[in-house]
Amino acid sequence: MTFKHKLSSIVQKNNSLVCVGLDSDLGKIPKHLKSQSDPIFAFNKAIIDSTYDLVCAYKPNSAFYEAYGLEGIAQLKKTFDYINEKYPEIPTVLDAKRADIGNTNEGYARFVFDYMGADSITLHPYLGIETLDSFLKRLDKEVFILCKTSNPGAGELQDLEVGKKPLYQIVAEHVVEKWNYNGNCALVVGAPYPADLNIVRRIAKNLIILIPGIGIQGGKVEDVVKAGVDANGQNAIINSSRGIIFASSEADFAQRTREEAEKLRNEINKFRVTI
Ligand code: OMP
Repeated sequence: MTFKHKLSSIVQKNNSLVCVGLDSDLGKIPKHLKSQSDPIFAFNKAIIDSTYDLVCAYKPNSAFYEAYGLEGIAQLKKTFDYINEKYPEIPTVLDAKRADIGNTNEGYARFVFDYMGADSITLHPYLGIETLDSFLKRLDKEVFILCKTSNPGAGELQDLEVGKKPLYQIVAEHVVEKWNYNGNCALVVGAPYPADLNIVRRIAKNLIILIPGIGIQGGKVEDVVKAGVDANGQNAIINSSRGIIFASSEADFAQRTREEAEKLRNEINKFRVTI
């Protein structure tokens, strides 16, 4: 099953556009888990078991696992294996923000898709389409291209005018017109920039847009939903990481995470007109 099929089924089933970001920083997970042999995995498993019926995707960010070397990578792998075995209907994004020359990308694609078993990956667009075939040829996988990022300095390069248009709009146009030849490209636009998100949505039509940066980074749910969903109220994946997974650092963390995920799902749905 393709990422797209998984996503549209789970969005209907769970009535949700919420992506839980598994940015499971070992320094922030509840103390009582730290004595376990795989504390990050134990944390993720509890978060997944408490939110599987409220989400449309899970997105671990590789950085929080790579930071712990072999042990971190092993726990990331256990996390993907757990989702793929117990909740195979929920699509996953490995947020790895990769991209290199074509030959090197083959290695990244094998790690992310074959070893980890992720359904999709985040990529930088800077090297151009000529390098991206290793990812795009994987027809069942989705490729998320960074378009306008959520950080305060995103505009330094992304808003630069190139031929009277900001660079991020040109990235969106390239993805829609040239890069999506296999129908498996999607975009990333940061929640703190709803006006830009709105412009990208118009360019992207019904492509999937991953929208990180609500809450702590300043994005507002109402603005993001109104600007980011497609004409059918779909194809937006709204990510929250710290705001959901670190709702509590006590024994009740899984229940508190569930409450936050449910709150976010309901808030998003308040502003989402579905057809
Ligand atoms: P929170 O701010 O804790 O919700 O985390 C946001 C997550 O989304 C982190 O894993 C970021 O690396 C990721 N992200 C952004 O915050 N901004 C972007 O522009 C792109 C991403 C991403 O690709 O997911």
